[in-house]
Formats: sequence, structure tokens, C-alpha cells
Amino acid sequence: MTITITAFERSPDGGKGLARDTRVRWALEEVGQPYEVRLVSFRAMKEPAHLALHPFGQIPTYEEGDLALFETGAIVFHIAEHHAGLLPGDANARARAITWMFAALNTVEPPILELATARLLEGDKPWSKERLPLVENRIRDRLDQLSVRLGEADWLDGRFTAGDLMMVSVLLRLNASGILVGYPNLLAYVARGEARPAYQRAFAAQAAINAGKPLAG
Ligand SMILES: N[C@@H](CCC(=O)N[C@@H](CS)C(=O)NCC(=O)O)C(=O)O
Repeated sequence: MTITITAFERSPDGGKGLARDTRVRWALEEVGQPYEVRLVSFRAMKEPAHLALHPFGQIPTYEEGDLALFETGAIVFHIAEHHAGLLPGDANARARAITWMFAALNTVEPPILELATARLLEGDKPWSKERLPLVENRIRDRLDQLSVRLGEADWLDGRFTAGDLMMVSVLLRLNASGILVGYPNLLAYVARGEARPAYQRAFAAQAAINAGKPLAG
């Protein structure tokens, strides 16, 4: 059955891979599933046809036969559940990998998103200069803890899992801030994720769209 995901017709990041379709592409590449992409404009995302797929009018969505999903966490989990490669077979290791997916989305990503809001949407507010260091410190608190837990390991729990895919995707959002530079093991962790051939293919596919040259097939 054909898998179709949605992505920005033109991503606000110009193709840096930060739009969340990259996470879904990466998961599909890791498990070797071909997929098609339907590009949507900001206007189309808020129209009834897209809202029927995604109640919040966002990307990405995932369609496969009569199944339609939204929310990257749910989509990546679905992919990992149905195809080998992203979740361990051992039940406890599997549960821990899923825990890391939730940790990435629920515990690490929120302060990172707050920083983007503080910079992009609130940068002109009179209180912005005072708020920014507070937000950055909340990120550092999480990175301190994550860095200690990762230590010198390659991945969060043994082999690479969907938990790492999600955590690396979330940490990539910090690239422009320079905050990760204070955490050599996390920098190396993110680099290991980016070096994976599946990530490279996912990144190249979204970059090509944003450069106006979609890759064939
Ligand atoms: N929690 C959602 C967030 C989805 C989201 O924020 N998507 C962004 C692109 S990365 C979007 O569509 N933004 C446009 C908008 O919200 O209007 C997920 O993980 O899928």
C-alpha cells in the first residue's frame, strides 16, 4: 500500500531539515519503506481537505490505505511498530526506546520550541532580553541531564532506535543557537544521527524540494 506524507510546499527553514516531515522521512528511510509526498501551502493546510487529515492544520500527515495519522510521534511510532529496524525485539528494550521517544517530544523539545518562540515571535517585546536567558537556562538544564545519561555511549539505550531518531531530530533544532557546543558528547551524538545513510536520504529529499528540484522516485 502506498504511503503518502505531507510536507511544506516551501519550508520556513528553506530546507535545513527542521520541518517535522524530515523525522517521518528518516523513519521511513530507516525501515526501507518507499513513500510519496504531497506538498501543501500554508493556505491549503488550513483548508477543509487538509483539516480532515490534521485537525490542527499542520504537517506532517501520514496516509496508508484507509489509515490517516497526524503527530510525528504517533507516525514514527506507527512506522516503527509495523516495520523492523527502529524498535528492539526484546519487550523491555522496546518499552525503553518508546520512553525515549516520549522524552524527546515531551521533556526535551518543549524548552527548545520555547526558545524559537522567544526569538522569532517575541524578540521585539520589551521583556524579551530578560526572558531569553531564562529560556536558554531551561534548555541547558535538560541538556546537562541528557548529556550525563548518554555519557560516552553511541546511542541512548544500546543500539540505535526510534528514541534516538526522535532525540537527534529534536536536538538538531538547537544548531543555530550554538547551545550544543557546550556538550561535546551531545554534538557527537547528533553528528552520528546525521551521518546515518537513512538520515542523509531524508535530508536530501526535503532539501531538494526546497531548492525546487525534487528528487526522482
Ligand atoms: N506536534 C506536532 C507539531 C506539528 C508542527 O508544528 N508542524 C509545523 C511544521 S514542523 C507546522 O505545520 N507549522 C505550521 C502551522 O502550525 O501553521 C507534530 O509533532 O507533528
